[in-house]
Amino acid sequence: MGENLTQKIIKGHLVSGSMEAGKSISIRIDQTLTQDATGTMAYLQFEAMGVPRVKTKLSVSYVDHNTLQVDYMNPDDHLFLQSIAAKYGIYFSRPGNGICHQIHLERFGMPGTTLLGSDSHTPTGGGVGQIAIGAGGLDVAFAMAGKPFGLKMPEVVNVRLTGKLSPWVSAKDVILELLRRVGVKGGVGKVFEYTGPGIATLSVPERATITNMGAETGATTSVFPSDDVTKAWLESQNRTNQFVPLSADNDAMYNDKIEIDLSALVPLLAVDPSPGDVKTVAELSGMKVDQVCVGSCTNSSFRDLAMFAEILKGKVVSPGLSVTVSPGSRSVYQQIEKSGHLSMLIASGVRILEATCGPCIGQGGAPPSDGVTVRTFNRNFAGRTGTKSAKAYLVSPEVAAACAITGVMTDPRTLGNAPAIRITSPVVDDRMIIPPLPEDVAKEVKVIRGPNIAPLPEFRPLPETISGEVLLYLGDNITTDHIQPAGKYLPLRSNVPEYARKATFVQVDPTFASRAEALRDSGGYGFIVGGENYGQGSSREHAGLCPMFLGVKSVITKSFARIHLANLINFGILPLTFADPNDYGKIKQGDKVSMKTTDITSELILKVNDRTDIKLKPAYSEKDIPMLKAGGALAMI
Ligand code: MIC
Ligand code: SF4
Repeated sequence: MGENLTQKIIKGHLVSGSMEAGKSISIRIDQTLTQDATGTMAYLQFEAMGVPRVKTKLSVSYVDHNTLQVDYMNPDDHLFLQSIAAKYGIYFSRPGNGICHQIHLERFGMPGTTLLGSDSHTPTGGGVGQIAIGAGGLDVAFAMAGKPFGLKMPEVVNVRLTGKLSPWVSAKDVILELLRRVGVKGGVGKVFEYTGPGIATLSVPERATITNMGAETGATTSVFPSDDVTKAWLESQNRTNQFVPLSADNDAMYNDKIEIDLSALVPLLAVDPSPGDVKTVAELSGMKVDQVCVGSCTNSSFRDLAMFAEILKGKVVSPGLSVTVSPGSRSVYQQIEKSGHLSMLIASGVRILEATCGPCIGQGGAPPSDGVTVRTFNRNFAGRTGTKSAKAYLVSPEVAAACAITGVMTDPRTLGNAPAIRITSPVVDDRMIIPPLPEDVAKEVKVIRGPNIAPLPEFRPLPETISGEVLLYLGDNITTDHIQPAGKYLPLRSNVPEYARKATFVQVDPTFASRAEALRDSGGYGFIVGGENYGQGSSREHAGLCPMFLGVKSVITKSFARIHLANLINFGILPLTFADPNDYGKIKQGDKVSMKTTDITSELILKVNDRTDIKLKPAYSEKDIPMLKAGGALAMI
């Protein structure tokens, strides 16, 4: 029986385990990427490992999230990252060069290789046939130290594309359609592997839009084959020699199959607050819009910005609206400048921002109170825009443009003929990427640590009994933006105590951090109870680190999202699930609880208020136990 592409790439990188879906495996990592908001912590952890130089084929440190610089904090981080990169043999993409995923796709992503990134949208690399996986910073630090990456062998789902997208419909609608079908946890434990005649009609940046936002299904990653389209992309990036043709065998087996007829798709949107709540744009047509934002790692390629500019050409944005564009990279920025699209955007009254994540992670561009913001981004989680009462809708650049013109939710098909976009040659110029220094020079580099760089917090081993209190009782689909919001707190990423005290669960319950600290200081441990898909969303390990700092020792849920589960284990927080999901209803906030943890290999019993016993199952594997006992991965080494 033939192999699918995922199996081929994993097989070529397999270090341990057997490639049976659901079984633990570990794979060799060729490339890593970090971004600044997760990178500072990842490099502090890498330093603690005492390895003199990264052992990967390529590691890149990007600065794209924390770029506003309203005080010393972000620039301190940038200097720290630049000096760490110089010391340890890492490429450094300077602030202003663009969003990590877009640049990595342009300059480094290689078919058939593995990429591990401390950002959940690392699967963008699947657009060039990479197995690209998002992980917590500590896992990326281990990969830089030459350690294999452990994961569960995913099921491989074949997404077969047929037909061709109609005018006004684009790659964003493909991934929104997948989200409509499978929802925000439909991809957990899976890889979406794209095949079929429809793929030849999609360029690499379009494929990358699809693999990028595949993260919203909870998937391990998504991947396209490496074909003539990939070759043309690599050629345009002066990287022809990195092309290898790669695809599934004709008789490849898959665990499941999904068919999407591109010709049948219509403009779609995701309704606040979930990327999985997908409707047609026509259904919400006429809803007043207050803001339109174009950009993010999902939709900031030349094609996307040129399309947006062409639709707006000669018009001025509706008076009720504020419209922003953030290009994905400096290269895209230069490309829209050369093609004339930048001046079209300026003439239309668009507010042009830096080539960074920007409004996608609440770094500027917050919508007004109770406002409606229409965004080409990938996430619309509660509070992520920076304005709690605002509602965010996720759309394609075509829909964003239609809304920018009319000031209301508009199906772009009502605008007449769609413009044709001529894709110009990209600007290839790596001068904003500092390459690694030779080893003898590198070892003399002094790491610059401004006051924003706090030392790593202390890791406490697992006691024999954990007694304490249920600090929070939560529902389904709690995101990492609920647990550890970014936005205005983002500059605190390098300072765990401050970030924990100011931001952990602040939007859910502003008393959480002080209650948790008081319990910790009185010798108790914090417990959190959640529903399904707890921790969906980002890779930010602070969603494990900060609760750990505040004394949380166990999170009990119906199910976990993949990256967050790994982060909890990495920081010594016991992740458990209910043996009987009905027991979820038997606990409440404030309950006094305790649990014996001398043997955590199988079922555990949670005593609630000294009365009720609840059976819990480990959400970790056997191999994680020594780490959990030690108080986390770093404590163990
Ligand atoms: C996100 O989109 O949520 C982020 C911000 O890029 C995160 C990483 C982070 O929190 O720093 C992600 O996707 O992993
Ligand atoms: Fe940046 Fe937004 Fe992409 Fe996260 S999703 S990497 S914040 S652009």
